[in-house]
Amino acid sequence: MSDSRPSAADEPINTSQNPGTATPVANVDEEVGRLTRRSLFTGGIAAGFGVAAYAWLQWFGIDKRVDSRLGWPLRRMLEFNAAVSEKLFGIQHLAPEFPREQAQEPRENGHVGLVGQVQIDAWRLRVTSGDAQRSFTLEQIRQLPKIEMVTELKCVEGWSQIVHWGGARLVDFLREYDLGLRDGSHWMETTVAQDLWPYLQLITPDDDYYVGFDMASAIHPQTLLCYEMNGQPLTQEHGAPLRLVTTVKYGIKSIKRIGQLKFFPDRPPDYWAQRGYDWFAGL
Ligand SMILES: Nc1nc2c(c(=O)[nH]1)N[C@H]1C(S)=C(S)[C@@H](COP(=O)(O)O)O[C@H]1N2
Ligand SMILES: [Mo]
Repeated sequence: MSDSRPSAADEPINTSQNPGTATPVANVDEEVGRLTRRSLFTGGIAAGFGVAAYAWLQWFGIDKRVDSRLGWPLRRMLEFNAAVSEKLFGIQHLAPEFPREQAQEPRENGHVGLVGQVQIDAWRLRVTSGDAQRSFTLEQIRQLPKIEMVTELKCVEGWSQIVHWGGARLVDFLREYDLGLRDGSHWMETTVAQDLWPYLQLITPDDDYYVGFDMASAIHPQTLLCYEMNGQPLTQEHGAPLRLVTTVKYGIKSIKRIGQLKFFPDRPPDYWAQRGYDWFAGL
């Protein structure tokens, strides 16, 4: 199994179920160079402020009162989280964010796995890791730090829309509940990507739509488990109660109405990859 993207020529296109042709991707080298220089600079400043702020909070003893919904150990872990995907997988490209005024109501696109209505109260996110099964309520996901981002959702059909999303980082969910580790170790002790399952799959409750992810993309800081869209709870058509949104892949991977998450040793089956699209579908 390799992560290298097959060339466009290798990709059979099934026109009967065609979500469209790919849009051209911006000049990535230039972008990465710019981001790297900028993040080195801002990273240095942020580190300085971080140390100062931490010392200040310790001195005044008010650190434990910030964000009272979360316990102290959890918050400490999450501070450490910001750099985790970079630490484990190297520098990862960040997609641009936009002013909130530019956010639009996205069209409803793709209804596979969305038949009927979800009973939000009865909904659970079921997680399978090896033999272990756990399930989580929406409230457990809402308790994680809320991230808002105004980013572009890009469909392989060639359109894109700027949307204001609200939810939790997938990496925060995995780290808070020690999910995705191959040997039952803890995220706090994890320093190498090899400790993690290399792939995961997200599936609708009826098993009809499913997307495969490599772990590096899953723990990217702009990969969110979203429960809000443009400041409102997600509607059923846009994936209530919980959908994925990621800036590192085309819209086909931003699965609506997640019911299950499973970890895999190899690339898991993916709905659109089985219909001729690139499995990775990276941007
Ligand atoms: N369950 C489910 N999720 C899905 C799809 C789908 O058919 N079923 N389509 C995908 C595609 S192709 C796109 S572009 C986005 C669109 O999200 P939106 O309907 O919120 O605009 O959802 C993605 N997630
Ligand atoms: Mo799409």
